[in-house]
Amino acid sequence: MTHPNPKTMGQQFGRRSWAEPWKIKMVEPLRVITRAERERALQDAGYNTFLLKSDDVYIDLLTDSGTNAMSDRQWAGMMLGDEAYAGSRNFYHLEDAMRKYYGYKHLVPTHQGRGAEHILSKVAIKDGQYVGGNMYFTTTRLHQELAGGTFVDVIIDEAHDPANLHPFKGNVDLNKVQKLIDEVGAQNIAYISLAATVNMAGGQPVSMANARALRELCSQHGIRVFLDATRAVENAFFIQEREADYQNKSLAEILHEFCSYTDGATMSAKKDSLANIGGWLALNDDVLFEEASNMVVVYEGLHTYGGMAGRDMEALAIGIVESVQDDHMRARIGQVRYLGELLTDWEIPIVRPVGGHAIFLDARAFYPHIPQDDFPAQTLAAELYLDSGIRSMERGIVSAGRNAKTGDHNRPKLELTRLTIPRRVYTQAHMDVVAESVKAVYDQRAKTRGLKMVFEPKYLRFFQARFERL
Ligand code: PM9
Repeated sequence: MTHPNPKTMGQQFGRRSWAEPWKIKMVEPLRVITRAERERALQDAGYNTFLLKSDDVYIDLLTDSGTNAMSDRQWAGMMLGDEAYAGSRNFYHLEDAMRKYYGYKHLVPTHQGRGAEHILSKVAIKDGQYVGGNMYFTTTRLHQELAGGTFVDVIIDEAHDPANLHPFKGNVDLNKVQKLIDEVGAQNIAYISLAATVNMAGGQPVSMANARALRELCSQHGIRVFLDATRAVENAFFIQEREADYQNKSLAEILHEFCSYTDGATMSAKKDSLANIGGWLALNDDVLFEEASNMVVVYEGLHTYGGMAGRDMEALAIGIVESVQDDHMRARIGQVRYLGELLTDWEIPIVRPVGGHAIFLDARAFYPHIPQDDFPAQTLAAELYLDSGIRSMERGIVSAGRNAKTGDHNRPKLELTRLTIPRRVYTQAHMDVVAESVKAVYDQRAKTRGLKMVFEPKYLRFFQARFERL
């Protein structure tokens, strides 16, 4: 009798699976409340998943922000926190890690990403200037507007189409940048805001060639480029996978080159960097850095902690190193893809190609009978919670807010509900449960009605708005 050879067994079955490059040392119990309890919780939360209590949630796919599982190394690093007010050793570890992997000259620590956006907007935007960007992000655009800037979308058209299979749907359309320069003049453009794996487009990457070409165009006109590096390592993965000449380069090498085409970066370290809190602003320009490090003491904390505890800076410094490991990222994006493939097999409309950090359900295609002003993506998030206790988030008309000048709703082409996957937290079995719940909600879609907004806060309304059923 011949025994199967474990090395070739997978091939024999025609499959080779990926697996997470870690094992689980500590677990956090999950609880599912009943459907009647979920109904009540949802009503109490005004049909806004941000207003649910986390104890009432089963699988939490609200965000990948600060929800990562830290490694044993990171937890060990927490014990090495130097909680000195000034000059904490952990700050220097963080500075070293940022310089080594992201390659910028100066580091300004902040409590999280929007702290960095606030400071960058204040030091780099003059009242009345324009900021071009590859699709808006909620907090980024708000800080640009509060600093007196006007955001102009310069992403390629393909990004606004959920079904378009362009491999780099996050790319900047250089013709749109040139048009902006021709219309307003280079001196009236504060900078171009380049986001890696564009969140609102579905976690879609930017190619290296596009970043390089943008740098060239902007240099010709003396315009700065600032990177939103929040998910730049995930972006590096797609470059390695899809762009010629990068297959044999490490993620760390790709990340370094990508950042080199920009003048600085804002970072929400709660995503790629596998931390639960933290952020930074990086700058190459000495004068801008001096202004920013003066500003940080006003809004965040001293320039060697910026609102973070020493232990958080240590966890973050270690997280940066872990985040650029190729096997980590393969498993991270592999898990997102696994869920995407299940849903695609079941013909559920999602944004494709599947991006880095989440599956985005196409709520327009899901609920063609619900007009955008009745909030289809918000409705879908509510229905999913009701079905199974899974928490997702709206990324459509509610997130897009109102036009700063006219006060009307911004009506984005993309009306999406995001299933965001925290890093190293859930297993493939959880993904199966999620897919099955989405399918159950999809099968009930014809009966579903929209929502009306009954409370609307002034800023970033998606966080706190309240709704009622129509
Ligand atoms: N992103 C997210 O869930 C958390 C807040 S919005 C729901 O996707 C980018 C690309 C982000 C981001 C946050 C920030 C702000 C900047 N850029 O949340 O302030 O995705 O750390 O970062 C969230 P902070």
